[in-house]
Amino acid sequence: MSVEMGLPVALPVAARPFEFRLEPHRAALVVIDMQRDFVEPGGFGAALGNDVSQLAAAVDPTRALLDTWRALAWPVVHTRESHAPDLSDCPPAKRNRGNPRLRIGDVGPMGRLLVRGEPGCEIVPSLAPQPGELLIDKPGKGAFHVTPLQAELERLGVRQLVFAGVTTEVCVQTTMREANDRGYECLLVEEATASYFPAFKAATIEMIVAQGGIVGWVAPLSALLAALQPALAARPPSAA
Ligand code: TIU
Repeated sequence: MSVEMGLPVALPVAARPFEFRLEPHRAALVVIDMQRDFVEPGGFGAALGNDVSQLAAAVDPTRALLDTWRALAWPVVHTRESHAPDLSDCPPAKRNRGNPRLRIGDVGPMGRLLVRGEPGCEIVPSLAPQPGELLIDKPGKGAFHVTPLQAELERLGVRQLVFAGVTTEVCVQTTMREANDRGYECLLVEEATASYFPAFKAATIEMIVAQGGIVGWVAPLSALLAALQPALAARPPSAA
């Protein structure tokens, strides 16, 4: 139930494969792994051989979502793919995979790759978490695997997740699938996510919405922001 006067119980978002009914206060924004290690040169993403410039386009749309969620005072979750300095939470099968230039825990220009406390592990400055927002460090691709995320969402009364972040087909899709199986309704915002491989982003979006929304919904940023206008207008004068 919303607390704002006159605000409907659900706000209709023009999404695919059909309308998403967003519930005020019960929909968290989840920003996946917008870390320097993925977005900037010299990090983990680059060490895997990727063109990291492909991810830049997702930053400003994600910031627009953060600005809106913060204005509404609705729940915000940030995740980081990260490991303890002793790598005790990094399975050898993950660290030893393939033939990267540098491996998780090796020292690069932004410090040790994907290690908590190192500069490269931080979220990019324009999207940095603010006090009161959840920050979930996760050793896997999915944000529910061995993390307190589900317990925190239950504590907050959240039942819908609006997704932004990188990369679309790896950590975003894995987390959406985990969330879908746990009973959350999931909406991916198209411009606020990116992949090193544009074709994989496009394919992921089609996979999500296929078969009547087998994983969830996808909407353009403009559709979501338009749907949220009544909620912004219904804020008490002190919050506007
Ligand atoms: N490599 C790649 O596309 N992604 C990752 O390794 N992690 C995330 O997606 N965060």
